[in-house]
Amino acid sequence: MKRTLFALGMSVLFVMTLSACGQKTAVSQKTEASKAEAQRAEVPAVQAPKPEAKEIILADFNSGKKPNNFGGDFGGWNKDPNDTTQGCKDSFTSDERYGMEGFSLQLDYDVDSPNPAYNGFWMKLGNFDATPYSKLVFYVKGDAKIGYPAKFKIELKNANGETGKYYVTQISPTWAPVEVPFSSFDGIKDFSKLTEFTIVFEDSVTRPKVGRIYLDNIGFAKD
Ligand SMILES: [Ca+2]
Repeated sequence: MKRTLFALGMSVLFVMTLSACGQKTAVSQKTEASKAEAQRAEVPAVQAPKPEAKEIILADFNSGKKPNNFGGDFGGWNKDPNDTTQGCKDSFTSDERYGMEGFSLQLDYDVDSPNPAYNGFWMKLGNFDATPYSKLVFYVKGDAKIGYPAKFKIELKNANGETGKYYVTQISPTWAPVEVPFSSFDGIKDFSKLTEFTIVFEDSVTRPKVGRIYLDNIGFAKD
């Protein structure tokens, strides 16, 4: 009888221990899952904008370094990197920033070349779903001393291979808001998976052929 009770007691203890281990493992797994979830939430926030937000800023450049506010890389690009007579250099400036703090993006372009020349700026958008919004927004300023173009081309590209184009003409020596409704982009219909935003300076339309502009607060908004 005693032996039976002892065996029973041990069995209960064994089961309780197993149960406790199970709970501990479950708690541990849950903690890991929460961590992973938190990490995921930090990176792809760009893919899951809050629909109720009226505006989302993808790049305010206020850290003075890459990437943008949502982990998207960006930089200057050149049609022909071997052609040293043309190019577009990106940098950060606090002297000409929009707002009270941080930096803006400075683009120094040069399309003055004996060869066909175009260059500009690119920024990855990470399949951004812009369907809760209705327009691309940013601020632009031209540099009066060095010169700035009367217009430049911007593009929005999506995962389907569409490229939407629009010419910005609101450039002046003071900061000006630019709002481009999605319906104004020529060549793109689907804004649910945006892959890239680009700026293009073309030798055919960009005057002067050497100049500087500043950009800030690139994002999306809805009316
Ligand atoms: Ca800024």
